[in-house]
Amino acid sequence: MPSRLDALNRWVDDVARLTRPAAIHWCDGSDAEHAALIARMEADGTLVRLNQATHPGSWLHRSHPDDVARVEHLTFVCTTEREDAGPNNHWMAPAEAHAKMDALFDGCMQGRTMYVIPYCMGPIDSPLSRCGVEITDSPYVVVNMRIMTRMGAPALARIEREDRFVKGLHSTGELDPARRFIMHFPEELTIKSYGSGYGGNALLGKKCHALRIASWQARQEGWLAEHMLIVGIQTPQGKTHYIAAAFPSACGKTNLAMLIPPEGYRRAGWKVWTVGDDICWMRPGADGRLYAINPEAGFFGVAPGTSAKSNPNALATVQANTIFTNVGVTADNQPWWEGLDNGLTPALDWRGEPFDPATRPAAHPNARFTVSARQCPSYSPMAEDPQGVPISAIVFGGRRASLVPLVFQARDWTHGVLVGAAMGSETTAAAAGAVGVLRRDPMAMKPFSGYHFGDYFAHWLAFDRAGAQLPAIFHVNWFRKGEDGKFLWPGFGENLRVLEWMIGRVEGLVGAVETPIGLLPRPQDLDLAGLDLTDAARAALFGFDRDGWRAEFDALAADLATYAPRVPEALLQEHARVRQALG
Ligand code: O2Y
Ligand code: MN
Repeated sequence: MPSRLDALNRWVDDVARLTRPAAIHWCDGSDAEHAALIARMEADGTLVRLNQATHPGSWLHRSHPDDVARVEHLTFVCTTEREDAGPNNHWMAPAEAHAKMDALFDGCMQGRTMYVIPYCMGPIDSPLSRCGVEITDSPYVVVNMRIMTRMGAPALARIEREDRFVKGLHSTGELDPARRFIMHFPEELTIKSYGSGYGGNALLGKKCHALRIASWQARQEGWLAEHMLIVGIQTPQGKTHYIAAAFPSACGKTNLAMLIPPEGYRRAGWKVWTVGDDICWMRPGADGRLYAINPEAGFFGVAPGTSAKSNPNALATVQANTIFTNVGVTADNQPWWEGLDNGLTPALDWRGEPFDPATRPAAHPNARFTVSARQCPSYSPMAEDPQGVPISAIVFGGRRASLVPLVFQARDWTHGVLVGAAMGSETTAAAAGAVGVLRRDPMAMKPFSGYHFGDYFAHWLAFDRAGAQLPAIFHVNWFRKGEDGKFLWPGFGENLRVLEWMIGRVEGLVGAVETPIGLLPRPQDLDLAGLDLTDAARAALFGFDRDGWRAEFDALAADLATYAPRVPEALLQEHARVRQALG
């Protein structure tokens, strides 16, 4: 009798014929399976046992030194028509890409076990969730996917019910950077990744499925797959507003998602609830509002800089059952990274060599922790709600040392889409390449949109239709610097002051002044009590530099033109409106 898993079984057989593994293991996600994988990886050195007294259930993985970050120049979107991938993606024709990848995969799993991982992105019973199956020869990927997704038997049962899943094929290969590719085939809901065992290159549920492939699916099905954290802000009146915020990689999404209110706010009754720290899937509900889920079940967060001061919730989350990748270790095998500030010193660096600050930092700047979201003290019970959470505000932001004020609000949805399209940020260590260079990163999706940005902007604009109750849109910049090169805004928990203003705007309770770039708070519209801001800092954080913005909008026109002729007319008109208002 035909089974709804026939397509999956056939694909697994085809992959096994190509890759020729010594064994095939279907992952059920059980504790016994997990224990066996960990034991095997400890035995062959893939995982190093950390201090079980201080960090129970935690392990260290050291990746190949050439394999420490996403590789955007080797990441392709392979659509039939080149134009559909857009200038924002590297493109290869599907037939050529399949041939190239299949040649790499030919016999690559000989002598190794091939793992079949059924997984669900999002709560297992949510209509917003989507399933996938990753085939990999890496047990490290299996144990990470078990943390980051709902993996194993329940996901397989859903796949059997739905008869639809994203196919992801991965092999660590020989870890030769010259033979490393991450190919996406959105029209076939397929991913092929070869030659990297690291993070987003290998955990295919994350960036490959939940952003690149999902953004394509979302456009077809009328929803949004975004590079956004989701945080719930509970006011002293007991109402919780959910905010989705897009920041480019390593701009503090995890910190904002786990924010701890300043003392005064805590006493007044403010609470912060973490729903997600990296990816947000949103779709209109029956009441016209956007409802969001976090498709992930865990955090793959940046370790360096995480401390009791910057993110106490993250630090508490990683005290147990955590896989650390590329951190240093102390003499008694505790994980250690720059900025941890716990009074300990590293003995070995991330490459396992004696720590010498003159040679390299203890932790790689892109060192990571993988940990279940359920361990986070601020984890929201609503994160498991199949219907998702209603979004009150969308926030865009970037790392901008100059020009861009602390916060402003878009006039309406179309203006908000332009604000998102105009996002720019100074680059960080999360991706391979130069650090500190300003690059335009619309909606923080430059590395992750699975299709042409012109079509993506049009898709965003299409949500503004009859009956829609869309979120307010804001832009923030926590990274404005003074003339001395120091940050002007204290950031971290103090960012709640800015979120409070946004909630006040959503509820119609606080003021703002109109400027050509949007609605800006006056310093008196925010609670700045107890902050030591100089007059110059206030002027920069709440000011509007007309000449600077003129230049910014002229540069933006040139950047939008790179997506012609697919940039929607409404977006160009919005740009022209703001540019004209700037004089
Ligand atoms: O995925 C990686 O390999 C590292 S980059 C990353 C990891 C977690 C969340 N976001 C990112 C990112 O680059 O946006
Ligand atoms: Mn990210």
